[in-house]
Amino acid sequence: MIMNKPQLVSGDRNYSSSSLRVWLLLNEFEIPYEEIVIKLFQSNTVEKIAMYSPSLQLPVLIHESQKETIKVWDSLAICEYINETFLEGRAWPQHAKKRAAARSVANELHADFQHFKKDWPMNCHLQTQMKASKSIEKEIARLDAIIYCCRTNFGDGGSYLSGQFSIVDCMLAPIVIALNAYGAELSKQSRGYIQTLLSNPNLEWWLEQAGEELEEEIENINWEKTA
Ligand SMILES: N[C@@H](CCC(=O)N[C@@H](CS)C(=O)NCC(=O)O)C(=O)O
Repeated sequence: MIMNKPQLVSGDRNYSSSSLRVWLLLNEFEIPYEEIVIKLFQSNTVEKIAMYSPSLQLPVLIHESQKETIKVWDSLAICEYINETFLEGRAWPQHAKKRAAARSVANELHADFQHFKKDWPMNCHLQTQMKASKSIEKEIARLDAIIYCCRTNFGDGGSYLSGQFSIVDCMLAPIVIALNAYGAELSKQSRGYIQTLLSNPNLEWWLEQAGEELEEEIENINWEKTA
C-alpha cells in the first residue's frame, strides 16, 4: 500500500528533546516525511504550536490515512504509531525478552528522571562540567545501571542498547546528549554506549543543525541594543 508522507511538527534542534526522539526514528528508518519546525521560547511559540498540537506541546505527527487526518502527540506515542504504521514492528527488538526490557526502559525514561530533565535539560550547544545534586546523582546512577544492564544482557547483535537500533535508543538520545554535555560520571560501559549514539550519523546531523541554529541566532543579535 502506498502511504502518504506524515508531517512532523517539531521544536528547534537545540532544545526540543522530545522532537529529537521522533526525528531520529524517522531518519534512522528512512521514512519519508515533511517537517515544520517551530522555534521554542518566542513570544508567539504557543500560538504557533496551538495550530497543530492539542497538548500545546511538540512534537506532533499528522498523517493523512484512508481519508482521515490522524494526529498523534507525545514522543513515545508517536514512535509507537510510526512503528506500527510504517515499520511493521521493526522499531522494537524482535526477541520478546529484549522487547519487553526495551519497552520497560523506554517508558521509564519517559515517565521518570524528573530532577535530571529539569536541571540538566538537553542543550546541544553546551559542554560543561556540572556538579550533580544528590537527587540528580541518584537518577544518573539509575541511568548508568539501565545502560550497563541492557548492554550486558540484551546488547548482542549490535552496539545499541538492545543490540540493533530501536525506539529505546531514540528515547535515550536527548538524555545521552545531556549526560555528555554536563560531564556526568558514568561506567565504562555507559561511556561506550554514549559514544556509539553520539557518532550515529543522524544524531550527528541533528547536532550539526543545532550548530547552524546557534550561528543564525548570533547573526541576528542586535549588538547595538544589547551593548
Ligand atoms: N511528554 C512530551 C513532552 C513534550 C514537551 O515537553 N515538548 C516541549 C518541547 S521538547 C514543548 O513543546 N515546549 C513548548 C512549550 O511548552 O511551550 C513528549 O514526550 O512529547
